[in-house]
Parts: sequence; structure tokens; C-alpha cells
Amino acid sequence: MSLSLLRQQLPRRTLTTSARRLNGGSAGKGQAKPTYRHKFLKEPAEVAARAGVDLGPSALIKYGLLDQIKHLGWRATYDPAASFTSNNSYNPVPKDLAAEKGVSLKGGEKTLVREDPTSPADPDRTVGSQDEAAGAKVLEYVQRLPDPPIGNMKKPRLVSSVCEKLSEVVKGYAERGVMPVTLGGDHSLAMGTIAGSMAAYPEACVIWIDAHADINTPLTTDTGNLHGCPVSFLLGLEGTDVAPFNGWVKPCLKPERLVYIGLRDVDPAEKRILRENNIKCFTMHDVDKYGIGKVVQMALAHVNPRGERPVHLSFDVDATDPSVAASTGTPVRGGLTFREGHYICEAIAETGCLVALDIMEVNPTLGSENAVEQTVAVGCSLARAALGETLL
Ligand SMILES: [Mn+2]
Repeated sequence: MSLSLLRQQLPRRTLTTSARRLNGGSAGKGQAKPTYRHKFLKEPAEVAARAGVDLGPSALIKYGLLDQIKHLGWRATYDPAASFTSNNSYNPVPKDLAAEKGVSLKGGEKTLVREDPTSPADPDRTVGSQDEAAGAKVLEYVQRLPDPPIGNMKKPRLVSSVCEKLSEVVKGYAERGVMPVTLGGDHSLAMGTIAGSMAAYPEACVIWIDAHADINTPLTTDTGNLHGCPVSFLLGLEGTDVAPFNGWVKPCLKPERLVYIGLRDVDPAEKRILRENNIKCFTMHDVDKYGIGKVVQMALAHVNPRGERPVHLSFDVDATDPSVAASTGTPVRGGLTFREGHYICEAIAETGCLVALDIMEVNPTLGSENAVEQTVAVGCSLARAALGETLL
């Protein structure tokens, strides 16, 4: 299994001391290895972590997520290379501007990889303040690169190139029987993670946990924010065959292989798209009506009735109620409780079919210190639940 840590487009803030104090505080609680067997992954299960240049992933890592995952019995290695700064097709950097800023993308990436001779065997230590500073610099720099809208789409070149790179990384891990865990970050990243999973496992299904459907197309999006559009590209809906995305993302997901849980803020055009494509959705109304146990059972029965398909779980923390995870870009009240969110992860883990996990939209730049700490902690515990942590 690998851990892929990416983030884009959001400003950074240093984690508070009190958040650091909590490092690993609830790690595993003496948890033994998962009791279920992996149906699709190679043993021994392995983590190869991958760090991006933004704060969401590094906050989760600082909180001790890697150790927590190791504690669950996964092997873990950590690759702190910056996510979208190497071999990236989107690199329209005027040389003079690069010189003026005192940083080039390539140089920026090098500074992100900190060689710490004091703890060479402890990969967690490779995320530190130097990395954050360098990452902030690179991120700020990348965000200044010219990337005018295409149609309605904002930052299309940046999003496309990041997702393309990510899809290759995820595909590579998945093909080796390793589970990529992507921490974000903007949910547009799921365009990359799911494209990568589907390339390695064409029969896979997707369980998308979110307050939002993220299924606008470039033609229907009002805001032009691509984090509201990734699903439409994966399905190949009308309007998604546009540059720069059509250079790499192919329709790879069938509507019947996708199921949503947690929806409660869906645009009118998205409602039409969901209806027309007959996509199974369990809204918060359904969670209220049936209870989360039944909802997850029905969701799995829809996309993976015989338990023989690999599952990609894409979990947007805004699916949970703002009282659970407030530090996220688009909170919507009336969401999943703490336990409902964790139950989903636990139940999917128990199937043994999970092959890829996204924990998305943790944004430590939003909300009070308490909110940030709580949201980071929830991001970690959701990941642990999906990776086999149980209550007993
Ligand atoms: Mn989302």
C-alpha cells in the first residue's frame, strides 16, 4: 500500500503547537492487525507515502498518520517528493520570472526532499518546517503561473497536469498490488486517483462519500471550480472532451459502478445529470431513513453485489457534519455524524475489497485552532478505519 499526499491551490498555515502535542495521541489504541483478508492487494501490505507541497497532507502526517497506519500492521515507506513539481507537463515557467522568484520548480522540488541525517530511518521526520517553507514557496510560485480559464474552468492546466501525474502514480502503485492512499487537498484530485485505479483495476467500483456530487461538467459549472467536476470527466459526460483534460483522462467509470453516500448540497444541473445517468445516490435523507448500516449495505449491493470487485473509496471530509470536521472548504450542515463516517470506512474495510483510498478536503487554513485539530484528527481516524482499525 502506498500513501500519496497531495494538495493544491490552497494557502498554508503552520500547525499549532497544541496540534503537534496531539501527535499520535490516539494512534491505534493497541489495535491488532485487521482480521479480514485483502482480496486484491499483495501481502505483506505496504505503505509508500508520498508528500505534496501543501498543508492538508502534511498536517495529517504531522498528526502521526504514518505511525498509526504502521501500527495497524501495514508496511509503510514514505516518498516525500513533491507531487506536481517533477516531470510535470504543466511547466510554463518564464526563466526570468523563475530567477526573480529565486526558485525554480525543479529546485523547489529538491528542497522539498529533506535529507535528515539524524533520522534517516524515520520517514515521518522528512516532513518538517523546511519542507513546509519550501513547499509554500513552490506552491505560491505554481499558483502564479499563467493559467487563464478555459471556458468556465478555473486553473485548468494546473489541475489537469497535477491529476495526470497523480493518475500515473496511483496506477503504478495499484499495479504492484499496493494501496495508494491520497490525502488532500482539492477533491479534483480524485480525477487522477480514480483514473489511476481504473487503469489498474478496470472492474473496480467507486464509493464517493461527500456532501456534494462533484459531477458538474465544464458546461454546467457555475463557479468554474474543478473540484466540483471530477466525476463528470471520469464518466466522460458531454462537455468533458476538452483540452487539456482530453489529453489524458479517458472515460473510465460506468455510472452503475459509482455510488454516493452523504449528499445534501447538489446543484440543479447535477440533479439532472444524476437522474439521466441513473446514478445511485444515498443522500442524508436516506441515512436518516434507513440508518447508516443499511445504507452502506445497499450501496455495496449496488456496486459490488458479489464482493468480487475492487473498491476505490473517495471520502470528502465535508460529508461529515461541520460539527465533526469544520476545517474544510465547503461545509454543509446536516451531515454524517462522527460514527456514521467511521462506520462507512469500517464496513468497506471489512469487505477486503478496498484497493485505493482518498481522504480529501482537509484544509488546516480554515477555522479555529480547535476546528483544525479536530478535522485533522478526524481525517486520520477515517483513514485508520478504512485501513482496518476496529473498536475492539
Ligand atoms: Mn468533494
